[in-house]
Amino acid sequence: MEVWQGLSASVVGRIADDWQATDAAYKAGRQEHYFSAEFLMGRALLNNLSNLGLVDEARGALASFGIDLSQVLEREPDAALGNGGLGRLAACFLDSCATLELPVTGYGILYRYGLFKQLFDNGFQTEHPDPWMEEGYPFVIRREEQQRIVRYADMWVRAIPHDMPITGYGTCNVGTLRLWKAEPMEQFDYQAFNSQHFTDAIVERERTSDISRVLYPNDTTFEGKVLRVRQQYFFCSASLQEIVDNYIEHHGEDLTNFARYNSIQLNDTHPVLSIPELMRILLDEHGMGWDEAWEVVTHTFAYTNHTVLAEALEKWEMQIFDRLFPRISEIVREIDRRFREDMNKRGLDGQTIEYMAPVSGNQVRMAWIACYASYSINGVAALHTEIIKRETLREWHAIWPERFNNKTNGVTPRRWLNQCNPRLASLLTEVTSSDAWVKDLSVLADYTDSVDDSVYDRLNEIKHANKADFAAWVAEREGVEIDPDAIFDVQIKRLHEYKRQLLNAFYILDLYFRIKGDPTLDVPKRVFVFGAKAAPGYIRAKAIIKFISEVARLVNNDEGIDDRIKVVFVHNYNVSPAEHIIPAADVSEQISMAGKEASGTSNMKFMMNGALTLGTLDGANVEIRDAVGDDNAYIFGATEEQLTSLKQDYDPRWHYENVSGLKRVIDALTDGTLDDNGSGWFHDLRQSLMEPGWEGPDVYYVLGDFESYRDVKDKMAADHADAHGWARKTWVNITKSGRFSSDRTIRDYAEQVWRLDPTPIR
Ligand code: GFP
Repeated sequence: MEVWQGLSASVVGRIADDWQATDAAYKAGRQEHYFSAEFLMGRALLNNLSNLGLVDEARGALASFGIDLSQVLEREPDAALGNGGLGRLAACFLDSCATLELPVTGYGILYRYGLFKQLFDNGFQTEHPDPWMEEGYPFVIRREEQQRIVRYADMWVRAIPHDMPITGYGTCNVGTLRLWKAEPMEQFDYQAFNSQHFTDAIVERERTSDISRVLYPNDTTFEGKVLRVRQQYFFCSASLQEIVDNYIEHHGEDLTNFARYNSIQLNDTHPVLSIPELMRILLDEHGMGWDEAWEVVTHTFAYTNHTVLAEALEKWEMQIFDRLFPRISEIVREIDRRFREDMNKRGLDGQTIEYMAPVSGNQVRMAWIACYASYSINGVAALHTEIIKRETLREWHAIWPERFNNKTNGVTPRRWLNQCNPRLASLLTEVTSSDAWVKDLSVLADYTDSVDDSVYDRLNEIKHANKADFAAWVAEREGVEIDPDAIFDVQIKRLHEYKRQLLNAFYILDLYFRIKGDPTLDVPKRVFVFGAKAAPGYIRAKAIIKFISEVARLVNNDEGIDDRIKVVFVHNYNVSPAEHIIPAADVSEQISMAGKEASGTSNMKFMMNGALTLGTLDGANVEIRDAVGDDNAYIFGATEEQLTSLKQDYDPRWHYENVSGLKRVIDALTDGTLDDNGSGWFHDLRQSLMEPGWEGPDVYYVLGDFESYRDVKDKMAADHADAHGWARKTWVNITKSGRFSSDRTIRDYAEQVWRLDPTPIR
């Protein structure tokens, strides 16, 4: 730990001057500010060493003391300030912005505890705190002198910025992620303490610390909701105060041209309070009139939607706003009043206006405020953008079609290929005779058809070596032995019913029953790997985790199947485990119900590392399939279009009774084959699939897609036997992954939305 800290501190020391120079250069011109409640950064040391070209130097220096760099790297805790894809996307974006030398700063919250640490207790998920920076974290620099005050009606708090340097690959520029920490106005109320009111003093301090204590506090209670809204306002207000002051410092007191120098990307609706807060600052602190201020605001914000699920349409009770910040309430009501007036003039009918209004009854609708005030609204993959135009945000698209645009997600090839898969990285450098691909992944496309068989052999060797490394890691971490010669089939992502981990588990159970039914069945050896956290209050997701664990227990302990199937549930799935898992994968499971996964980004990471996609035509899978061609991806299941027309007619029972093997699998939930330890969870799972509920049975079409999933997955496993043919497919995937680099995504944002130019410091 001390070595990790020492090395990290020296890296931060090395970049200090360039960091300052970058900050100064960015502040003088047009800037983009990326507001996000989540930044899933993962580990920092290797990323920084690699960006700065210092890996070999560091390795050598440590070796002279008999210390192994890779062991030191494993000491670093993950900065898990995010939940899943949305937060990891933000982290990849910062990496690309720094590499492309774009003046972009990230703003969020310095959560004291990252996303919970997941353990398993008899197959049940248990949650534990993750105090990731308690022992000191050199990549976060406290900037006491740049603190701000955030004012709520019931309390004022200090927002202390803590900055993370964001180095880029092959550039001296160092960007910034600014994370705010809430602290009491006075460190400690000695008066209260001395007058024996110990608890008053402590309670006040804790109430402030709550604001930056955890990501997404439980919001099932009213007080929980108040805390979430407080958090959102906290980082929005502090960031905006700073951005406005910086504008004044460089461009003078007249804020009319604010939007010429500043644009703010709202990563989902969590930062939407920035809209009324910027109005407040312009109106109350800088004396602007409403129309003038609204003009500035509506040229400043751009909004990204990340899901078509109901959770995208965040709503809060007006009461919460009234209690925390009456002035913001007033402004929101005025936005609502003017919106209704505006829509009336446009001739919209009353019902539509009520549906779209920023305030309805006692609810404030954050997504509607975002749509009304933003100059750009984007989805995160082509199909997703079409769906939000057609459905989720239809009414907005009808009025302002020009605001809508697509920005297909991407991932950084630095972390997700160059760093996590050094063997493949050196092969790519060798084949292309340069490491230019690290900064421009699209160059690989020139080599899709121009390599000889020796490259395919090398690819197979590399995959095998990565799988052997992963097997050793799994044996140590999870206590399960797996065979590197087996097919490694992986599904890693948040646990959610729409992502359909259950479908994958059903396949495994069915395969197990098939082998039991015919022990001589000729099937290739398989390892199924899962990694997933369930939100603590999402019982059905937790039930699916328990189910997978029970399938694993059944299968892994049955000697009768000769190790032909192994199931591994990697606990506490996070960024660093992903770096071990992805380079070792043969198969990338992207099996969401079509229309539900906005984009997906693990699909891109797998592709870059030579795993083949087994997926539905959903999210970015569609674009991956288009890039590699039908022969190099395994697509199954109902399309979004088919599902839309199917709706009422779907009867899961028909599939239960008619698809071979399916009844057996579903029945295993409740016939004693698998044990949910009296929780009743498996019974509920079965009900959710079979019995009409308020949303209908099997909302995510698990039974409906089962047969086509099984057919394609069986075929895929059979194809793997042709080592040369398989390697050819993986090569096509790797070389066609350029489009899925976050560099491409960020270039598109910079040109089309942010209107931003690179600003190299040297
Ligand atoms: C969400 C969406 C994904 C999308 C990411 C980033 O991620 O489809 O790729 O945002 O845009 F659901 P999760 O938090 O669900 O992983």
